[in-house]
Amino acid sequence: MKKQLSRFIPMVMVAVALVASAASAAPATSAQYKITFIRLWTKKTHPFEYPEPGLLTGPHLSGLIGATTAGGYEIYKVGTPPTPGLERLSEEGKHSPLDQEIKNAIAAGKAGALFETGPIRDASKTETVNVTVTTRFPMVSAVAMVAPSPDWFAGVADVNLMEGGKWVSKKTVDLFAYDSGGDDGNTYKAPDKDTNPKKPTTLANTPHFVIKGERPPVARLVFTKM
Ligand SMILES: [Ca+2]
Ligand SMILES: [Ca+2]
Repeated sequence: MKKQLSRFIPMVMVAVALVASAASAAPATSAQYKITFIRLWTKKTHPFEYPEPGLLTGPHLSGLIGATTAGGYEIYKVGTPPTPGLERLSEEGKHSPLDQEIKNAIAAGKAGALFETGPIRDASKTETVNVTVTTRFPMVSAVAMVAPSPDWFAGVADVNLMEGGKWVSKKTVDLFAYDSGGDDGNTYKAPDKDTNPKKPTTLANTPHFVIKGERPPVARLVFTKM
């Protein structure tokens, strides 16, 4: 009897310790956020060679496309050439085949979820999408084409919605312009000039985006916890 009891007590203590740590340390394993996609790129903020208005050819941001991540999968990476999906997104604004690259990352356990919005043609309008982040994939990466352009896009990588062990209630991040490295054109409406081999992605350094030494953001994302 005494022998059985001595074995029983440590097991109870382990169980109590596990319950206590789960109750005190663990946040909800998932959280839903509304993402509001805001266009900041206008003739006023970026006057250099700003494109003329036009029904489909006029200045706009393509639909946003993104993924929830854990810091191990990158839609784009400065210093690394673009994937075929990022190249097409940055040159044509198309979500395919980037959407399939993200789905492949999800299937490989490197990303959590895919999300997309429509384009922003009227800069006074916003686009929204809901996304679920998890303790395994608490970050968000997203891109949208700056259009028209040779291969320029707005991007942000690995926005962490968990801070200090808690889901943030609201977070705002600015997106800057990048050059994907897929085309050599250097004006908004430059004819197609495919880069081969592809160049590494960089921050966009032309006068379109560097204005008096400043780099005004081209878009903004607001994350609001539901
Ligand atoms: Ca380029
Ligand atoms: Ca290209």
